[in-house]
Amino acid sequence: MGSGREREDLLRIYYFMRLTRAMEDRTRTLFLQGRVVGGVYTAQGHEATTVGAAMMLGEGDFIVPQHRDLGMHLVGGTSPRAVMCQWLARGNSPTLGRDGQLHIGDIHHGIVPSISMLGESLPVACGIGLTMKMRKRSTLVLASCGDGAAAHAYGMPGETVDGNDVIGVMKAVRQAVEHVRSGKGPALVECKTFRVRGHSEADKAEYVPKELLEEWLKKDPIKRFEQYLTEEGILTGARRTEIEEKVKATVDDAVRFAEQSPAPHPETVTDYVFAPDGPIAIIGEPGAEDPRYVNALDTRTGKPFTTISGAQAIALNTVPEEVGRR
Ligand SMILES: Cc1ncc(C[n+]2csc(CCOP(=O)(O)OP(=O)(O)O)c2C)c(N)n1
Repeated sequence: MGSGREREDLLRIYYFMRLTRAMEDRTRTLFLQGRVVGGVYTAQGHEATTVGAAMMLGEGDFIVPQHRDLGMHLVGGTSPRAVMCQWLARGNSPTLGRDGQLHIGDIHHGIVPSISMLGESLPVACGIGLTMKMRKRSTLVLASCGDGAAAHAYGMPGETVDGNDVIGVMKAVRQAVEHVRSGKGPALVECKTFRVRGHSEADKAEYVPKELLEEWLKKDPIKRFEQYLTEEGILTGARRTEIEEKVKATVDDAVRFAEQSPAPHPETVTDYVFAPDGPIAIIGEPGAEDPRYVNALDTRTGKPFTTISGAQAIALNTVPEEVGRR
């Protein structure tokens, strides 16, 4: 099946799916040992959706993930070491030891930290899209949300796919990416999947009917992809062992690295909370009848934002020009 390059690409996808699962399995153990700061929200069963979708992006694209998208972070370029440092709240994590597992994000890889208010990934993605449009850059933004936040009312083309079939996910996301890149507007891909563990590791999910759980365990995305790769002669026993060993070594290394990393220094607790030179803007121009953000004053110049370029005004609230994925 396919060229050597295609076969290697498929094995790379398999590796990322296995790595995602192994990282989460390990953090579960660390959590039970009391070594993780905060809750642990995993997504066993979602690997085809998260890895498959993120694989379809290119250089400079953005991801706005939600709380169960570790596969997107790893494919997007956040290293397993960085992820583990985040989970153990170490000072060299992407959020510099602020917050725990849930709000990981690394803007240097174009990945926005996940947002607690569900559905907020969509307006944030729109904001990045608008910024990039104003900067005349053809950047694509992939936003993720749960089924509660998706609806036909958005008026955009959409496709529903089997979210446990990584090839199907990639096909649908590739088509959506082509639609967006050709300038026809946004697209929605709904991936039908099922998390086979509780909401967090503190939740035994006893409310999930046993038969339903068993049904979905049989559809495990990694086992299914493994079977496909084996039947196609792409995954041999030797390659499987090699990938398994690489995954284990990577996770071991990430845990070792995170455990040797220091927690953030208490003196830095207010760093990155306030702008270094004091407040950038006050809301409401003096005397303005309609005190909105657009009337805000730039306190560094004392002038309204309208006197600086639109791009600069946007830049105050978004990411630096040079960031991008990978
Ligand atoms: C706007 C909003 N409402 C409610 C919550 C509380 N909440 C956190 S996770 C969750 C379940 C979300 O379901 P889904 O989007 O399908 O993702 P899942 O956690 O099941 O993977 C809820 C309701 C929230 N974080 N934000």
